[in-house]
Amino acid sequence: MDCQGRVALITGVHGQDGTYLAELLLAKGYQVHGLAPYLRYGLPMDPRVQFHPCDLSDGSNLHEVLELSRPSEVYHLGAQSHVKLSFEMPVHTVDVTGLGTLRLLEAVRQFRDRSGQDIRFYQASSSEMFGKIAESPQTETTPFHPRSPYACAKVYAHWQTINYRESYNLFACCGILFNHESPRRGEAFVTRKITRAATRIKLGLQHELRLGNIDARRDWGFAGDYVEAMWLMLQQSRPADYVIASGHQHSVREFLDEVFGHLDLDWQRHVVIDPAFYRPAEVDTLLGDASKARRELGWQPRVGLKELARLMVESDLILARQEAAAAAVR
Ligand code: F7E
Repeated sequence: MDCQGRVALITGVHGQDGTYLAELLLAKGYQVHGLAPYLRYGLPMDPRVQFHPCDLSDGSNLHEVLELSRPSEVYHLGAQSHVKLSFEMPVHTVDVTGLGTLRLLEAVRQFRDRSGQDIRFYQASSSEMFGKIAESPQTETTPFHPRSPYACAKVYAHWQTINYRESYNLFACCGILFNHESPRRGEAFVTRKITRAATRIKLGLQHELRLGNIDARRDWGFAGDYVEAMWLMLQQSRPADYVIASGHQHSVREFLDEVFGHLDLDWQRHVVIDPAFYRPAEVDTLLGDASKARRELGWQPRVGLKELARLMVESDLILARQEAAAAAVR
């Protein structure tokens, strides 16, 4: 599809998904604008992305950013996205992740009505909304039972997005994304915490890895595959909501096996279970059924868990080697 000259605006552009999505859209010929709280916050950004500082907990310059960028597609990825942290900062999380979405939806609606610009909206909904699961696997019709301030905020944002679609005829889609990881994943999320620690252990930079509930089960995919689904949703003739998942489930324990096994290490010699990493309420198990996305979007994941773990380990090995080299010259 020729997308030359189209304009997209991405919130959370410095995050894992924001950087992958920006790269995908730039490769398709889009002009990409990005929004995030601070210029020097998060992952390095492609210099072709036009950056606008904006905090979703404030949102007072959203109108200005929309006027300046005049996007035809808005991808709303910005959030306080760490589940455990949301128990420690519940009000901030709900402000950014929940109300922040409403601030953006309302600014987009007003901009569309003022300018007559055709505009499409993507909402980053989350499998965390299923929480204490009502059925397995989870689909677009599975009831929600959120188990954290983060998940409650995502349910709120999800329904607001659907309401803007139904009330104001906004072309708005919610992607209910299951966990998706990559070498760019933040180090406080369990997969990356594990690949960072395992590679550092391999090079003798640390010995111990402290984790919480390693029996939790997740449906993990590769972020690079998942951002493609976001784009596909906004290219359809009608807006709808889609589950995006691999359809396979593994425990944290199995991820440890995979990663440490890849490095010829035995995780049992290094992992210490630390209740500090338990959550007040846990989401024990998640497994997605992405049949609708396969059928309607023609989407399917390319990278499986083994390959994902390998990618992350290889990338973190480079980091660990750099750290080891720096330590050697100190
Ligand atoms: O935890 C367990 C933890 O923090 C996965 C976010 O992107 O995906 C992510 O949410 C599991 C949980 O991701 C540690 O208790 C054990 O059961 O990597 P996580 P998450 O909470 O599933 C969804 C789809 C989102 O939307 C979120 O924004 O691993 N676990 N020990 C641990 N988790 C962490 N972080 N750290 C530990 O030490």
